[in-house]
Amino acid sequence: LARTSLAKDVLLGNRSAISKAITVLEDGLPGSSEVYRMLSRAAGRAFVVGIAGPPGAGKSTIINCLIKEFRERNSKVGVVAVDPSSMITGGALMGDRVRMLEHSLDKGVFIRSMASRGSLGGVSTATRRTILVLDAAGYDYILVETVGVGQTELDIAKIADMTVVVMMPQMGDEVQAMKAGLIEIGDVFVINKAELEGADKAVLQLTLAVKEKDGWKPPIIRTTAHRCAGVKELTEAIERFRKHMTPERKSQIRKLRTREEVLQALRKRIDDLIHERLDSAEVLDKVTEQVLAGRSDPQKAASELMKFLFGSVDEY
Ligand SMILES: Nc1nc2c(ncn2[C@@H]2O[C@H](COP(=O)(O)OP(=O)(O)OP(=O)(O)O)[C@@H](O)[C@H]2O)c(=O)[nH]1
Ligand SMILES: [Mg+2]
Repeated sequence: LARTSLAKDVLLGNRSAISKAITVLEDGLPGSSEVYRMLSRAAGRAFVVGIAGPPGAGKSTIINCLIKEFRERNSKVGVVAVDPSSMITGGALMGDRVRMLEHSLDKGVFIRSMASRGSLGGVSTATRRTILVLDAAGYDYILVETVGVGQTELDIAKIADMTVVVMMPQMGDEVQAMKAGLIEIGDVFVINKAELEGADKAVLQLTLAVKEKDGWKPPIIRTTAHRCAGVKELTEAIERFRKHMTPERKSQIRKLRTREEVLQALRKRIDDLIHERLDSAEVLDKVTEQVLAGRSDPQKAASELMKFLFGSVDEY
């Protein structure tokens, strides 16, 4: 009963209920299935925008400006900031919080940050659930900032309705290497710090690299985010993309997102099962010894363990 009223309070937009519901879903607390179901029925109206790009490109600064733009248009904005687990950027993160704090007294804005540290699929699952709660609570736009390079960042494209890729002039070689992945996922590109030298060249290079997909040619927008210059154009591009997206595409994305969530839940179960049943089992020691002794190999050992866990299975 308590959970039913918690979900109802979320639907009414109650802020403490929103925080509580996120925690209930994140930690899988009792009643979380009930909350999930109630919120799912109400969700599906929000537009989820992933904001990706290399560290320090200006993602948080841009989000700060986007919040202002969307609020001026009377849209409610939810922000999910995925914190890096590294301490190095700790200082920058504090800065983000202080800047975003400007908006935290505004009832039309809800900001939630979460640690990127965690187990198998931790970030994506937690992010999806937070989005679900904010969606059900009536936030029109949900902005998801991802930090860092690599899979976590590219995963945002599976979660969001669209992805804005933020870059800056004069990026180093390591960034060049990851750019290929970023180019794939971008629906809108931003060259931030456009006042710096090299901005024209960066825009030109991007123009050559960016391809039209599904009838949409990703625009490239220059911003100088610490003054919010160019962010109005970015907001308009986001709104254009939202209109461009057909209901079919939208429900297709929702289906993919849900499917991914189901798979994630399965992975977690299997992982738990492995720990529960193998950590104290002699069979793990036995097959390990066999591999060490050169009588088996890891693949074969894994097959043995599959048999132990799931009964008879086909050879792998
Ligand atoms: N020169 C210049 N600096 C900017 C601009 N936009 C942001 N900055 C600065 O760049 C630094 C990084 O900005 P953030 O918004 O924290 O960047 P971020 O992409 O969120 O960084 P991480 O979250 O660490 O990945 C800050 O010191 C900003 O003030 C810009 O347009 N020009
Ligand atoms: Mg940031």
